[in-house]
Amino acid sequence: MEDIITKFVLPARVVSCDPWGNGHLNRTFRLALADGSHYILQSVSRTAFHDIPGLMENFAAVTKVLAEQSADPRACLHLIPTRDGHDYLIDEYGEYWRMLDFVEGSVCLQSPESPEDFYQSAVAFGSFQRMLRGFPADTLHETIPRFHDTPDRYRKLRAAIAADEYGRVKDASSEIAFALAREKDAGVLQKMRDDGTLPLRVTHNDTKLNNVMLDEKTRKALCVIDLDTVMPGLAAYDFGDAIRFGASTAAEDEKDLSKVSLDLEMFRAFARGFIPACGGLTGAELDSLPLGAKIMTLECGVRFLTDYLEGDSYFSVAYSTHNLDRARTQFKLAADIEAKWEDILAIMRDVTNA
Ligand code: GN1
Ligand code: MG
Repeated sequence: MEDIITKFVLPARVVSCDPWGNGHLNRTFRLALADGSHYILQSVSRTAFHDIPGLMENFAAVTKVLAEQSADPRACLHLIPTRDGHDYLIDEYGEYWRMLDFVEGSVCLQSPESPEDFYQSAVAFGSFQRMLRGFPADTLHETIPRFHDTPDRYRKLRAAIAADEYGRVKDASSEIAFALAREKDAGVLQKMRDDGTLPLRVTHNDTKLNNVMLDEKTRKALCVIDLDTVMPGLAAYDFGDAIRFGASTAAEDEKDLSKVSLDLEMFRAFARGFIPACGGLTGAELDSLPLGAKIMTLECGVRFLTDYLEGDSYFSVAYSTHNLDRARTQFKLAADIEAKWEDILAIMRDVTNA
Protein backbone atom coordinates (compact mmCIF):
# COMPACT_ATOMS: atom_id res chain seq x y z
CA MET A 1 0.00 0.00 0.00
CA GLU A 2 2.82 2.34 0.92
CA ASP A 3 4.17 1.86 -2.54
CA ILE A 4 0.92 3.03 -4.08
CA ILE A 5 0.54 5.99 -1.74
CA THR A 6 3.97 7.39 -2.56
CA LYS A 7 3.04 7.57 -6.23
CA PHE A 8 0.47 10.32 -5.54
CA VAL A 9 1.24 13.99 -4.88
CA LEU A 10 0.33 14.55 -1.23
CA PRO A 11 1.25 17.58 0.91
CA ALA A 12 2.66 15.67 3.90
CA ARG A 13 3.71 12.29 5.26
CA VAL A 14 0.98 9.67 5.64
CA VAL A 15 0.60 8.55 9.26
CA SER A 16 -2.27 6.07 8.92
CA CYS A 17 -4.37 4.26 6.35
CA ASP A 18 -7.65 2.60 7.39
CA PRO A 19 -10.56 0.91 5.61
CA TRP A 20 -13.37 3.41 5.15
CA GLY A 21 -17.07 3.58 4.24
CA ASN A 22 -19.77 1.10 3.33
CA GLY A 23 -19.49 0.52 -0.40
CA HIS A 24 -20.22 -2.96 -1.74
CA LEU A 25 -17.75 -2.88 -4.63
CA ASN A 26 -14.72 -0.60 -4.46
CA ARG A 27 -12.14 -0.89 -1.70
CA THR A 28 -11.83 2.41 0.14
CA PHE A 29 -9.24 3.66 2.64
CA ARG A 30 -8.85 6.93 4.49
CA LEU A 31 -5.37 8.33 4.93
CA ALA A 32 -4.42 10.65 7.74
CA LEU A 33 -1.46 12.92 7.03
CA ALA A 34 1.04 14.49 9.41
CA ASP A 35 -0.34 17.97 8.65
CA GLY A 36 -3.80 16.93 9.91
CA SER A 37 -5.37 16.58 6.46
CA HIS A 38 -7.08 13.43 5.14
CA TYR A 39 -7.38 11.76 1.77
CA ILE A 40 -9.39 8.91 0.28
CA LEU A 41 -7.59 6.13 -1.54
CA GLN A 42 -9.73 3.77 -3.58
CA SER A 43 -9.23 0.76 -5.75
CA VAL A 44 -12.01 0.55 -8.31
CA SER A 45 -13.82 -2.78 -8.63
CA ARG A 46 -12.82 -4.61 -11.79
CA THR A 47 -15.70 -7.03 -11.29
CA ALA A 48 -18.21 -4.21 -11.56
CA PHE A 49 -16.43 -1.93 -14.02
CA HIS A 50 -14.93 -3.12 -17.27
CA ASP A 51 -13.78 0.22 -18.65
CA ILE A 52 -12.04 1.94 -15.74
CA PRO A 53 -10.10 4.39 -17.94
CA GLY A 54 -13.48 5.48 -19.38
CA LEU A 55 -14.94 5.66 -15.88
CA MET A 56 -12.05 7.88 -14.75
CA GLU A 57 -12.48 10.11 -17.77
CA ASN A 58 -16.13 10.60 -16.76
CA PHE A 59 -15.03 11.30 -13.20
CA ALA A 60 -12.57 13.99 -14.25
CA ALA A 61 -14.97 15.65 -16.68
CA VAL A 62 -17.92 15.66 -14.29
CA THR A 63 -15.97 16.95 -11.30
CA LYS A 64 -14.51 19.72 -13.48
CA VAL A 65 -17.99 20.92 -14.47
CA LEU A 66 -19.23 20.70 -10.89
CA ALA A 67 -16.21 22.57 -9.52
CA GLU A 68 -16.80 25.40 -12.00
CA GLN A 69 -20.28 25.86 -10.62
CA SER A 70 -19.47 26.16 -6.97
CA ALA A 71 -17.25 28.45 -4.95
CA ASP A 72 -17.00 26.06 -2.00
CA PRO A 73 -14.15 23.53 -2.44
CA ARG A 74 -16.05 21.10 -0.24
CA ALA A 75 -18.97 21.06 -2.72
CA CYS A 76 -17.26 18.68 -5.09
CA LEU A 77 -14.66 15.88 -5.10
CA HIS A 78 -11.19 16.51 -6.52
CA LEU A 79 -8.87 13.93 -7.99
CA ILE A 80 -5.32 14.04 -6.67
CA PRO A 81 -2.85 13.40 -9.50
CA THR A 82 -0.05 10.89 -9.47
CA ARG A 83 3.53 12.16 -9.58
CA ASP A 84 3.59 11.63 -13.30
CA GLY A 85 0.42 13.66 -13.77
CA HIS A 86 -2.24 10.97 -14.19
CA ASP A 87 -5.67 10.78 -12.56
CA TYR A 88 -5.10 7.18 -11.42
CA LEU A 89 -2.50 4.45 -11.40
CA ILE A 90 -2.48 0.78 -12.25
CA ASP A 91 -0.48 -1.39 -9.86
CA GLU A 92 1.49 -4.52 -10.64
CA TYR A 93 -1.62 -6.70 -10.14
CA GLY A 94 -3.64 -4.64 -12.60
CA GLU A 95 -5.67 -2.90 -9.84
CA TYR A 96 -6.74 0.69 -10.52
CA TRP A 97 -6.12 3.20 -7.74
CA ARG A 98 -7.29 6.78 -7.38
CA MET A 99 -6.79 9.39 -4.68
CA LEU A 100 -9.40 11.97 -3.67
CA ASP A 101 -9.44 14.78 -1.20
CA PHE A 102 -11.46 13.96 1.91
CA VAL A 103 -14.43 16.26 2.58
CA GLU A 104 -13.35 17.60 5.98
CA GLY A 105 -15.92 18.33 8.68
CA SER A 106 -18.53 16.16 7.05
CA VAL A 107 -20.67 13.20 8.01
CA CYS A 108 -22.02 10.38 5.89
CA LEU A 109 -25.17 8.68 7.20
CA GLN A 110 -26.39 5.10 6.75
CA SER A 111 -29.93 6.23 7.52
CA PRO A 112 -31.38 9.70 8.00
CA GLU A 113 -31.51 10.83 11.62
CA SER A 114 -34.33 13.23 10.72
CA PRO A 115 -36.46 14.12 7.69
CA GLU A 116 -34.29 17.24 7.41
CA ASP A 117 -31.18 15.09 6.79
CA PHE A 118 -33.00 13.29 4.02
CA TYR A 119 -34.34 16.55 2.62
CA GLN A 120 -30.76 17.80 2.45
CA SER A 121 -29.64 14.73 0.52
CA ALA A 122 -32.53 15.30 -1.88
CA VAL A 123 -31.37 18.87 -2.50
CA ALA A 124 -27.85 17.56 -3.14
CA PHE A 125 -28.90 14.90 -5.66
CA GLY A 126 -31.43 17.23 -7.32
CA SER A 127 -28.84 19.99 -7.65
CA PHE A 128 -26.32 17.49 -8.97
CA GLN A 129 -28.70 16.62 -11.78
CA ARG A 130 -29.44 20.29 -12.46
CA MET A 131 -25.76 21.26 -12.55
CA LEU A 132 -25.08 18.57 -15.13
CA ARG A 133 -27.97 19.59 -17.35
CA GLY A 134 -25.68 21.27 -19.86
CA PHE A 135 -23.15 18.44 -19.78
CA PRO A 136 -22.66 16.77 -23.17
CA ALA A 137 -24.15 13.41 -22.24
CA ASP A 138 -22.90 11.72 -25.40
CA THR A 139 -19.28 12.23 -24.24
CA LEU A 140 -19.86 10.07 -21.14
CA HIS A 141 -18.72 6.47 -21.18
CA GLU A 142 -21.40 4.00 -20.17
CA THR A 143 -19.51 2.58 -17.18
CA ILE A 144 -21.95 -0.30 -16.72
CA PRO A 145 -24.04 -0.93 -19.82
CA ARG A 146 -27.79 -1.35 -19.14
CA PHE A 147 -27.25 -0.42 -15.51
CA HIS A 148 -30.88 0.45 -14.75
CA ASP A 149 -32.39 -1.51 -17.64
CA THR A 150 -34.81 -3.44 -15.45
CA PRO A 151 -35.97 -5.92 -18.12
CA ASP A 152 -32.31 -6.79 -18.70
CA ARG A 153 -31.85 -7.32 -14.93
CA TYR A 154 -34.77 -9.74 -15.12
CA ARG A 155 -33.22 -11.57 -18.07
CA LYS A 156 -30.09 -12.04 -15.97
CA LEU A 157 -32.17 -13.31 -13.06
CA ARG A 158 -33.89 -15.83 -15.31
CA ALA A 159 -30.53 -17.03 -16.62
CA ALA A 160 -29.24 -17.44 -13.06
CA ILE A 161 -32.35 -19.43 -12.10
CA ALA A 162 -31.98 -21.65 -15.15
CA ALA A 163 -28.29 -22.28 -14.48
CA ASP A 164 -28.68 -22.70 -10.71
CA GLU A 165 -24.95 -23.09 -10.54
CA TYR A 166 -24.77 -23.06 -6.75
CA GLY A 167 -27.94 -25.07 -6.07
CA ARG A 168 -29.45 -22.08 -4.29
CA VAL A 169 -32.71 -21.78 -6.24
CA LYS A 170 -34.45 -24.10 -3.77
CA ASP A 171 -33.62 -21.71 -0.92
CA ALA A 172 -35.01 -18.67 -2.68
CA SER A 173 -38.27 -19.91 -4.16
CA SER A 174 -40.57 -17.35 -2.55
CA GLU A 175 -38.23 -14.48 -3.43
CA ILE A 176 -38.03 -15.70 -7.02
CA ALA A 177 -41.81 -15.95 -7.20
CA PHE A 178 -42.19 -12.43 -5.81
CA ALA A 179 -39.80 -10.98 -8.37
CA LEU A 180 -41.18 -12.82 -11.38
CA ALA A 181 -44.77 -11.89 -10.52
CA ARG A 182 -43.78 -8.24 -11.05
CA GLU A 183 -41.65 -8.63 -14.13
CA LYS A 184 -44.14 -7.10 -16.56
CA ASP A 185 -44.81 -3.96 -14.47
CA ALA A 186 -41.12 -3.53 -13.76
CA GLY A 187 -40.40 -2.80 -17.43
CA VAL A 188 -42.41 0.41 -17.70
CA LEU A 189 -39.58 2.87 -16.99
CA GLN A 190 -37.37 1.27 -19.62
CA LYS A 191 -40.29 1.37 -22.05
CA MET A 192 -40.85 5.09 -21.41
CA ARG A 193 -37.12 5.67 -21.85
CA ASP A 194 -37.08 3.79 -25.15
CA ASP A 195 -40.15 5.47 -26.62
CA GLY A 196 -39.02 8.95 -25.57
CA THR A 197 -41.82 9.61 -23.07
CA LEU A 198 -39.13 10.34 -20.49
CA PRO A 199 -36.11 12.50 -21.40
CA LEU A 200 -32.55 11.27 -20.86
CA ARG A 201 -30.57 13.32 -18.37
CA VAL A 202 -27.14 12.97 -16.82
CA THR A 203 -27.94 11.15 -13.60
CA HIS A 204 -25.95 9.78 -10.67
CA ASN A 205 -27.61 6.36 -10.67
CA ASP A 206 -26.50 5.32 -7.17
CA THR A 207 -28.24 7.82 -4.93
CA LYS A 208 -27.87 6.09 -1.59
CA LEU A 209 -27.94 8.46 1.34
CA ASN A 210 -24.37 7.40 2.13
CA ASN A 211 -23.30 8.90 -1.17
CA VAL A 212 -23.93 12.43 0.16
CA MET A 213 -21.68 14.21 2.64
CA LEU A 214 -23.42 16.56 5.09
CA ASP A 215 -21.69 19.30 7.03
CA GLU A 216 -21.23 17.86 10.53
CA LYS A 217 -22.21 21.14 12.22
CA THR A 218 -24.93 22.68 10.05
CA ARG A 219 -26.13 19.31 8.64
CA LYS A 220 -26.51 20.98 5.26
CA ALA A 221 -25.59 18.94 2.18
CA LEU A 222 -22.06 19.56 0.98
CA CYS A 223 -21.12 17.14 -1.70
CA VAL A 224 -22.28 14.16 -3.74
CA ILE A 225 -19.75 11.32 -3.87
CA ASP A 226 -19.37 7.98 -5.69
CA LEU A 227 -19.43 9.18 -9.27
CA ASP A 228 -18.70 5.80 -10.86
CA THR A 229 -22.15 5.38 -12.34
CA VAL A 230 -22.77 8.92 -13.57
CA MET A 231 -24.32 8.22 -16.97
CA PRO A 232 -27.29 9.21 -19.06
CA GLY A 233 -30.39 8.06 -17.22
CA LEU A 234 -33.81 9.01 -15.92
CA ALA A 235 -34.73 11.39 -13.10
CA ALA A 236 -36.81 8.49 -11.75
CA TYR A 237 -33.67 6.39 -11.21
CA ASP A 238 -32.12 8.93 -8.88
CA PHE A 239 -35.35 9.68 -7.08
CA GLY A 240 -36.23 6.01 -6.80
CA ASP A 241 -32.88 4.68 -5.64
CA ALA A 242 -32.70 7.36 -2.97
CA ILE A 243 -36.15 6.42 -1.64
CA ARG A 244 -35.24 2.72 -1.74
CA PHE A 245 -32.32 3.27 0.59
CA GLY A 246 -33.11 6.33 2.69
CA ALA A 247 -36.89 6.09 3.14
CA SER A 248 -36.72 2.49 4.29
CA THR A 249 -37.19 2.07 8.03
CA ALA A 250 -34.46 -0.57 8.17
CA ALA A 251 -31.00 -1.35 6.85
CA GLU A 252 -30.57 -2.97 3.46
CA ASP A 253 -29.60 -6.27 5.10
CA GLU A 254 -31.98 -6.30 8.08
CA LYS A 255 -32.98 -9.89 8.86
CA ASP A 256 -36.15 -9.01 10.76
CA LEU A 257 -38.47 -8.11 7.91
CA SER A 258 -41.13 -6.76 10.27
CA LYS A 259 -38.81 -3.78 10.66
CA VAL A 260 -38.77 -2.98 6.94
CA SER A 261 -41.28 -0.51 5.57
CA LEU A 262 -41.56 2.73 3.63
CA ASP A 263 -41.47 5.82 5.83
CA LEU A 264 -43.95 8.20 4.20
CA GLU A 265 -42.63 11.19 6.09
CA MET A 266 -39.18 10.49 4.61
CA PHE A 267 -40.74 10.06 1.18
CA ARG A 268 -42.32 13.50 1.51
CA ALA A 269 -39.09 15.09 2.69
CA PHE A 270 -37.19 13.70 -0.28
CA ALA A 271 -39.82 14.73 -2.83
CA ARG A 272 -39.91 18.24 -1.33
CA GLY A 273 -36.16 18.58 -1.73
CA PHE A 274 -35.50 16.78 -4.98
CA ILE A 275 -38.17 18.17 -7.30
CA PRO A 276 -37.40 21.91 -6.92
CA ALA A 277 -33.65 21.27 -6.79
CA CYS A 278 -33.77 19.42 -10.13
CA GLY A 279 -36.00 22.11 -11.61
CA GLY A 280 -37.66 21.79 -14.99
CA LEU A 281 -38.86 18.19 -14.67
CA THR A 282 -41.58 17.46 -17.23
CA GLY A 283 -45.07 16.34 -16.20
CA ALA A 284 -44.25 12.81 -17.36
CA GLU A 285 -41.07 12.83 -15.27
CA LEU A 286 -42.93 13.97 -12.16
CA ASP A 287 -45.46 11.18 -12.69
CA SER A 288 -42.61 8.69 -13.08
CA LEU A 289 -40.95 9.42 -9.72
CA PRO A 290 -43.12 7.11 -7.57
CA LEU A 291 -42.66 4.41 -10.22
CA GLY A 292 -38.94 4.99 -9.85
CA ALA A 293 -39.20 4.23 -6.14
CA LYS A 294 -41.04 1.00 -6.76
CA ILE A 295 -38.99 -0.18 -9.72
CA MET A 296 -35.55 0.74 -8.34
CA THR A 297 -36.41 -1.17 -5.16
CA LEU A 298 -37.58 -4.20 -7.11
CA GLU A 299 -34.59 -3.99 -9.45
CA CYS A 300 -32.12 -3.83 -6.59
CA GLY A 301 -33.80 -6.87 -5.05
CA VAL A 302 -33.52 -8.67 -8.38
CA ARG A 303 -29.80 -7.81 -8.53
CA PHE A 304 -29.13 -9.07 -4.99
CA LEU A 305 -31.11 -12.23 -5.70
CA THR A 306 -29.26 -12.83 -8.98
CA ASP A 307 -25.92 -12.37 -7.26
CA TYR A 308 -26.98 -14.78 -4.52
CA LEU A 309 -27.87 -17.41 -7.14
CA GLU A 310 -24.59 -16.77 -8.95
CA GLY A 311 -22.48 -17.32 -5.84
CA ASP A 312 -21.95 -13.70 -4.71
CA SER A 313 -19.51 -12.65 -7.37
CA TYR A 314 -20.60 -8.98 -7.59
CA PHE A 315 -21.60 -7.52 -4.21
CA SER A 316 -19.27 -8.12 -1.32
CA VAL A 317 -20.87 -10.27 1.37
CA ALA A 318 -20.10 -10.97 5.01
CA TYR A 319 -21.87 -14.37 5.11
CA SER A 320 -23.35 -16.85 2.63
CA THR A 321 -26.97 -15.65 2.69
CA HIS A 322 -26.14 -11.95 2.85
CA ASN A 323 -27.38 -11.23 -0.67
CA LEU A 324 -30.53 -13.25 -0.05
CA ASP A 325 -31.22 -11.19 3.08
CA ARG A 326 -30.67 -8.04 1.07
CA ALA A 327 -33.06 -9.23 -1.64
CA ARG A 328 -35.67 -9.96 1.01
CA THR A 329 -35.58 -6.43 2.45
CA GLN A 330 -35.93 -4.97 -1.03
CA PHE A 331 -38.94 -7.14 -1.82
CA LYS A 332 -40.54 -6.37 1.53
CA LEU A 333 -40.05 -2.67 0.84
CA ALA A 334 -41.40 -2.99 -2.71
CA ALA A 335 -44.53 -4.68 -1.32
CA ASP A 336 -44.94 -1.87 1.20
CA ILE A 337 -44.56 0.73 -1.55
CA GLU A 338 -47.36 -1.05 -3.42
CA ALA A 339 -49.52 -1.07 -0.30
CA LYS A 340 -48.94 2.65 0.27
CA TRP A 341 -49.36 3.66 -3.37
CA GLU A 342 -52.38 5.95 -2.83
CA ASP A 343 -50.62 7.73 0.05
CA ILE A 344 -47.57 8.19 -2.14
CA LEU A 345 -49.64 9.73 -4.94
CA ALA A 346 -51.33 12.06 -2.44
CA ILE A 347 -47.91 13.23 -1.21
CA MET A 348 -46.79 13.82 -4.80
CA ARG A 349 -49.90 15.95 -5.42
CA ASP A 350 -49.23 17.96 -2.26
CA VAL A 351 -45.60 18.53 -3.09
CA THR A 352 -46.07 19.44 -6.74
CA ASN A 353 -48.98 21.82 -5.96
CA ALA A 354 -47.20 23.56 -3.11
C1 GN1 B 1 -23.64 -0.80 -5.03
O1 GN1 B 1 -20.96 -0.06 -3.83
P1 GN1 B 1 -22.10 0.83 -3.58
O2 GN1 B 1 -22.66 0.60 -2.22
O3 GN1 B 1 -21.82 2.29 -3.87
C2 GN1 B 1 -24.21 -0.73 -6.45
C3 GN1 B 1 -25.54 0.00 -6.44
C4 GN1 B 1 -26.50 -0.68 -5.51
C5 GN1 B 1 -25.87 -0.71 -4.13
C6 GN1 B 1 -26.75 -1.47 -3.17
C7 GN1 B 1 -21.98 0.16 -9.33
O4 GN1 B 1 -23.27 0.49 -4.63
O5 GN1 B 1 -26.09 0.00 -7.75
O6 GN1 B 1 -27.73 0.01 -5.45
O7 GN1 B 1 -24.59 -1.34 -4.15
N1 GN1 B 1 -23.28 -0.05 -7.34
C8 GN1 B 1 -22.94 -0.60 -8.52
O8 GN1 B 1 -26.37 -1.16 -1.88
O9 GN1 B 1 -23.40 -1.67 -8.91
MG1 MG C 1 -21.61 3.05 -5.68
